[in-house]
Amino acid sequence: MSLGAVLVDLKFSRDAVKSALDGAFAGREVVDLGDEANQGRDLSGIPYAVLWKPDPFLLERAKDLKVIFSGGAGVDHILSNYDLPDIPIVRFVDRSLTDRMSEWVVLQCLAHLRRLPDYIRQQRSAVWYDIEPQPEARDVTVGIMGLGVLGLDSLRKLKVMGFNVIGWSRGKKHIEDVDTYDAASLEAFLGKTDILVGLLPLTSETKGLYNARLFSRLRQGGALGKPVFINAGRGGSQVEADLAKALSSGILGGASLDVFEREPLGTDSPLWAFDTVIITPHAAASSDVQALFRHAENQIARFERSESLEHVVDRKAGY
Ligand code: NDP
Ligand code: OXD
Repeated sequence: MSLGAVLVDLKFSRDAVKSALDGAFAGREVVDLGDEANQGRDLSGIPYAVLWKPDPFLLERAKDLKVIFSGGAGVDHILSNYDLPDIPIVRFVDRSLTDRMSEWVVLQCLAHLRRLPDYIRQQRSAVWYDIEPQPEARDVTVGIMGLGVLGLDSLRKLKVMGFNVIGWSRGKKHIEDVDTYDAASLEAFLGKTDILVGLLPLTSETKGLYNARLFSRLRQGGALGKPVFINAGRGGSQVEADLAKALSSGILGGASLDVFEREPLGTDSPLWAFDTVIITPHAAASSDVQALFRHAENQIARFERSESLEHVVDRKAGY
């Protein structure tokens, strides 16, 4: 009996996909839609698909799918764009992706704590000036919105650096030595937060959540003087016009942004011009394509042994 084929449509670097496919999915036919030769192909009969921002009509053509694997941790790229069949969608959960995200989050929190944007500006003008005061991590409360795989790992690593960390999630979490808040306690959470870290999925509930009202509820006058906004979840959760206003008016003291309402961020965005804003191009935690294929192989093996799939998206919650 031949093993079920795998459809691959990943809008990642072509070289990364091609090299990761070498030796992946042993014994199975792989239909890589990045390969010109597969463009008009009949996709019926294929049970598995590994997708990142797939072509709009793909799911109409691949009618026999049994499981979809997201090429990343987020699934809004699939859920928001397609009339999806009622089959499991599996998120990508992976050590390397998680480590990369925590590295990015810790880096950004430390950059704002240690005034890196100010020192880089001084360096450009050959200014030697020791900025005071110099709060320590323990003087600063980082509030993480989203206590999932990525939020929890970032929380743990920020605590190792000495930050006081609190967390907010849809359902209440119990984490030793950490104050946690559920959806209903947002105001209380914001009022204690000096650095806000967004690690939420994009859903109908989180769309536009980081707006003027939310920024105005963050703690003013903490150890950093003004609150800082850091977002690596999804850009659709932030209202960029409100963010630019909050930065100009001094409601926010700075920001680090990896995700944007529209990507790539337009050259006309006012966000580029702020000295206190650090921008990265949705690069906080890119998927390692080899690890992605290993994860899909493991989950396919579980599925074919009639074991339950891991990291399945709750379609109703949207993540
Ligand atoms: P998880 O699904 O593991 O965690 C999501 C968290 O968000 C959970 O704690 C969940 O609450 C919380 N949440 C969801 N909706 C709400 C809501 N309405 N109100 C309050 N809390 C909510 O996701 P991950 O941690 O793996 O990933 C998070 C997001 O990070 C991804 O969806 C993706 O958008 C983004 N991402 C960005 C990357 C980048 O490079 N910039 C790379 C990878 C991911 P509860 O625990 O109660 O369910
Ligand atoms: C993801 C991403 O969701 O890279 O994995 O944004």
